[in-house]
Amino acid sequence: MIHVNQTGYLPEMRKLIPVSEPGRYRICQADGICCKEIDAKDAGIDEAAGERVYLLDLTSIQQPGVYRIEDPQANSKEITIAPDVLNQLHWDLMKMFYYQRCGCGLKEEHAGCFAHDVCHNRPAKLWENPEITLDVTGGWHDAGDFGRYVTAAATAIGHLLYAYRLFPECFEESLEIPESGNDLPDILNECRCELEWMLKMQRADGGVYHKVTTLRHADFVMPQEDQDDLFVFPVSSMAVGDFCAVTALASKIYRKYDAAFANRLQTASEKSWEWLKENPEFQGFRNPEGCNTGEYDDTTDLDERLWAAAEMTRMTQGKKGMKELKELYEACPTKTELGWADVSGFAGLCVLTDWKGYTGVEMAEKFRHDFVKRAKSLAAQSQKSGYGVSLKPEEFGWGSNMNVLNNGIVLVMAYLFTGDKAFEEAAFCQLDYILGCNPLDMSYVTGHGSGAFRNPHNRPTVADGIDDPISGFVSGGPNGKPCDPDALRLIPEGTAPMKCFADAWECYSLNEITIYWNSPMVFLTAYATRKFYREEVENG
Ligand code: 9MR
Ligand code: ZN
Repeated sequence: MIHVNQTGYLPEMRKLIPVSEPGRYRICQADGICCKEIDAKDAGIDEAAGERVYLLDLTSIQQPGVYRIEDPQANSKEITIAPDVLNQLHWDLMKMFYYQRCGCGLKEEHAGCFAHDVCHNRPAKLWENPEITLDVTGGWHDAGDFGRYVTAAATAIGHLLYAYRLFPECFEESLEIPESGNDLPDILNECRCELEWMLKMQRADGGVYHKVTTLRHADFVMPQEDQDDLFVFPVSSMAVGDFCAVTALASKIYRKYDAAFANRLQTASEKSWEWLKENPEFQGFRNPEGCNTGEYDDTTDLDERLWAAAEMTRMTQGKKGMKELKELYEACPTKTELGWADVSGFAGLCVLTDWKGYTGVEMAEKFRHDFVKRAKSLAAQSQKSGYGVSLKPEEFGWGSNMNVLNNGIVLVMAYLFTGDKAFEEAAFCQLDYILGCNPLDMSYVTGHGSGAFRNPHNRPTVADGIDDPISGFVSGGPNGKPCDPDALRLIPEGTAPMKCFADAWECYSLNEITIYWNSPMVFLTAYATRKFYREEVENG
């Protein structure tokens, strides 16, 4: 077996191809002429995959083109090398958010055959007092379900806005969405939909409701057919912290384009900041009896408060938040996490991209140290793995692909600070893994790669009667502890964690899609394509 990144490789990047057989391999060009012979090197046992892996290093092949890799028995696989090979992927990953839009309906001119009528546009009942109804329409459906959750939203917006902040040149292309052609880059148009919804989730006292969903997950129907009552569930301190952070970040980014919107974001952020100060105790979230939609429960809010303090300090140019930032930095045990449960790494991204230095040199030094230290251990893990993955066997849980991609972001950041190529190479290995370089030959992005998964646990995809899924959805990926009935049936006990996957739509603990599984990949494809887009900008 030859396992490749099925989308393709950038010419100058490291190209490590895992194979399952030792021996001499031939690399042939499109015309069939063999351009290289190479011996596979033993890379040892990959523990998470539970098998021995050999590696072919094709880094020296840099000439753009299509190449065939042939094993000693003449079985073969093709790879593409080109400077723009990831561009369409990057675009599709970003367009995904438009397909998740709620409360507006998708028009054929923007969604093609995936158009659908307006959904979830009725008032929602306040869980604590159903007599009261609220307008909380808009935003994105979280995932394969139709719920909308503040902490999940903030995580996705965090990835996207930091991708934009660092690599703006990669977001100039039109996404063909309703707002395209106005003065805003489309990534900001798209994020604004979510931010406008988030603003509606804030209470007058600055508290922020945790989520709005029906009581039970809908059947596998189109969103407009989900007619159950919507409920707005109680405030959690994670939601308030994340909201405070993300509105502060957004106010900074949108100010250049739309001062009125930036001011609304800033006011909302400061209101939530006050709430956080008045409510220092942790207010978690548990589903009430009878509710089975996403819980996004947590055991601490120190990381959310840390992120809020960092963004508050930057937004107010040091007038608010600095004292708390220093205290919370000491209190929060993690510093580099970028997932919905732990957002400490976004505080790091804030401080590390605070070019004006409002958050202070000392903080920047500390986070830089944390990111580099973490990146060293991720790069070491990635080198140890035959498939280049940075996860330890026990880290393949629900949504493992998010961890893989978030690790890629930490590695990119560490490369940007240190210039140490090993970090960049490891970051690209995470992309290769997601795009098919894994023992299942599975591309975990719909529509990208000959082995792309096709059956996401996504209600519209199952209900729309269209054969192909929408391109550009990232799967949650292998889960060493699968916990839905169909996954338990399909995955034999004892299966190696990296192989605990099935492309079956029923398997929500393996094969769902979410906004915060796409968003870290947008960050990575932005990083990967930045050179191409930068040159394009420079050459007019
Ligand atoms: O992504 C979440 C994963 O990390 C958790 O282990 C899992 C169980 O709590 O929940 C996942 O989030 C789901 C959310 O609760 C509802 N929308 C779909 C999400 C993806 O499966
Ligand atoms: Zn909807």
